Amino acid sequence: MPQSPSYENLEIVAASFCLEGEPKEITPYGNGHINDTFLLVCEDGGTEHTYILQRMNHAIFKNPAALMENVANVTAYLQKIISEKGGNPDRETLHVVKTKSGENYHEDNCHNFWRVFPFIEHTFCLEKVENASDFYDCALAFGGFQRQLASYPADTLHETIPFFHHTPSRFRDFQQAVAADALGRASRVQEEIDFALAREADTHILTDLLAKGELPLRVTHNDTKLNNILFDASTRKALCIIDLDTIMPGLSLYDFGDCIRTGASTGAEDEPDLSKVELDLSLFETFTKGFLKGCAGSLTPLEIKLLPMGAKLMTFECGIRFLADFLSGDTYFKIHRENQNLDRARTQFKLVADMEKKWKDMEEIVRRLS
Ligand code: ADP
Ligand code: GN1
Ligand code: MG
Repeated sequence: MPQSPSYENLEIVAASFCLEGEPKEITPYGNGHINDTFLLVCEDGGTEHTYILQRMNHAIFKNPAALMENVANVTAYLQKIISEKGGNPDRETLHVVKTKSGENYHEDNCHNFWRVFPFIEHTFCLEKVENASDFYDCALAFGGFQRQLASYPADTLHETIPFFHHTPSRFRDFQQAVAADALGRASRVQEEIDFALAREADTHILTDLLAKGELPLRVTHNDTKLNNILFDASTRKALCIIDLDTIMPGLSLYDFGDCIRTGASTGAEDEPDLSKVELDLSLFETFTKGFLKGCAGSLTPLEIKLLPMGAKLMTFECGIRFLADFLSGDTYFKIHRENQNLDRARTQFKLVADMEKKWKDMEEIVRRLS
């Protein structure tokens, strides 16, 4: 993990971007697990301008230049589509603020990579679903996002993390972490390891269908967790999809599943009390309805049939990633307390087990809505 920057350096970093006004305040912001995010307030003759300043995690995103090329191109494309549809491109998608030398990012002396977006004011993001209509909106937005990008030239996108949602490859990484047992933690979590190992056969289901050409490759977001969407504070409508680092060709089921994993769970992702964690079937139904509407008829019958599998596999995949990271010494996902990645893995496995129990209901809901 790159070292944390000092406040002094942050001002120097901020000064390399084309900002309105002078940097006045820079404070840590948000709850992302990957990048270091700061709220940057600038002042220009009494008027404040706010920005998001982010240090990209280049231990994870090995090629920040390629990543930012994706983000700049996709956001420019979305701005055009949103304007054509009469929307507000300043609020409904991100904008990359260029550096003074005209680049999409700034590399500092310590080989850190920085970017800036205007802060989208008067918005909030949810860590947990507060009511069904927010979640319905979220589903409409993620489904709509996929539709907006349906004609985006997929071959121009760089693969920012290879095999990101390739579940069999995630499973192999997990097995390697168990075998290496770098911190001697494996014996404490044998039950969780066994839970994961027992489900190896599931990991291939979607990738096999993709390889056979039975599922279409689309341009997908690939990180559709609930807090990667901004809601408008006045209308409470889903406004802007953020965290565009992993936009790559993928399956619609990834975007569906990842949001179910976070939004249709009754507990927080790191809830230590597993009795609070289950799949809320009614939220599953709400999201399915919204996602199908958002995709506006673009999903194939097989994609629709496999929506429950998308939910289960994305949850399982995240669980094995958290558990592998716990076993490897918490080097990937940020933690704020001991055992946080283990708690995260446990909630995901609890959800998977609950989905298995509720499988027929999930399938029936999808059948009814399709
Ligand atoms: P990470 O990859 O670490 O999850 P994100 O890009 O999702 O980083 O940003 C972290 C948080 O910062 C988001 O959950 C959101 O609260 C906030 N955020 C990011 N970009 C913006 C923006 N342009 N306007 C307002 N809030 C933002
Ligand atoms: C990370 O960046 P963030 O916090 O939105 C991760 C996702 C995981 C998620 C689990 C690039 O998402 O894949 O599903 O944590 N992003 C990356 O909460 O690995
Ligand atoms: Mg995020």
